[in-house]
Amino acid sequence: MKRNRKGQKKNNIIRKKGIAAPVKKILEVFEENRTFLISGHIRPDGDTVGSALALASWLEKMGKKAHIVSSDPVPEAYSFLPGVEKIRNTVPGNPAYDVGVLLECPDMTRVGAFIKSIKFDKIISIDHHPVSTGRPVKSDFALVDQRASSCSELIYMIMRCAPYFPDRKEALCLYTAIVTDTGRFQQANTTPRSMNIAAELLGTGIDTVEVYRNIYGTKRESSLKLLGQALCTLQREGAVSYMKLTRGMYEEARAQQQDAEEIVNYAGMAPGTKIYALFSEIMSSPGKIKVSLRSYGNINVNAAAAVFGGGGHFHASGFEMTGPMDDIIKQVLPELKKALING
Ligand SMILES: [Mn+2]
Repeated sequence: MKRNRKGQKKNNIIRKKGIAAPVKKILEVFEENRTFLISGHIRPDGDTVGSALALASWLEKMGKKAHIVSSDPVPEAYSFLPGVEKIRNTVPGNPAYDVGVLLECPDMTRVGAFIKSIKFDKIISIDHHPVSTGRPVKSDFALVDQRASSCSELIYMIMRCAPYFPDRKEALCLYTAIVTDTGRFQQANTTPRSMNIAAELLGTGIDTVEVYRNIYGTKRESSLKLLGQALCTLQREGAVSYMKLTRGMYEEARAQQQDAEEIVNYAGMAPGTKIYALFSEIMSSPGKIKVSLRSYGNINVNAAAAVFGGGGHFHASGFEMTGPMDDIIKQVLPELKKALING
């Protein structure tokens, strides 16, 4: 064990030799500072929430002060995670922290606006997204690895190099983050490393059924009824499958817009589907239709969305349009068929 200048024993948290330089540097910053503010991206997901909770709890075990801020509310599905009630949506006054830890925020547009009112001595960025080409987040220390399935995987790699192994509660947060970011270990970012880390986390005694029930196995009654309404509208046009949700269906199911999340994915289950879509009235904007587009393989629905002023990702994009739903469907289908030919 190292000794500091006064000759006292130094509680050195860096356990292993030969660890990657960015991990070592981050552990040194953790060790040498006392107050931390952790924040993930706006509209938080399972990875951002789980990673922040695990890191905050872990730092507190080391005797540090760690706060978590999320400017947007944490989705209800993650309310079972230990410590979630401590996540604040703002920090009052003009506080100062020794260290700001930004989780998976490659670009300033992903960081909550509250950050501007807070002073930091230094900023650490931990991320698994490609470096931003817009306004990249500036940090003093960074651990960025695009091969990581999730930010959680990187947090775990940092923790594993210190003597404080994540406890069962922290492991539950990290495991949930990996499960959600890999789509239950089914997406292309699932690697031997992410599986190995999940296995080590399971070794702490996590209840995997609890994770499943909270995130995937529970749906609000209004959401289930809305799904039923949508499924009855399924239509096929070659390799394009689509469904509709009208205002009347929302009212019948006593549903809100958020109950429609994930519904589009059911259209993708029809055999032979290459592009799938959901056309949904927007409850808060009468006359407006939200169009969600999804695709498999080489088919780019982002280009199709761009034709209508929308955008998103290669395999998942969308846009909003004013007009009767059936007119919009008539305009959109030819563009989807073009996308199939180009794919
Ligand atoms: Mn992530």
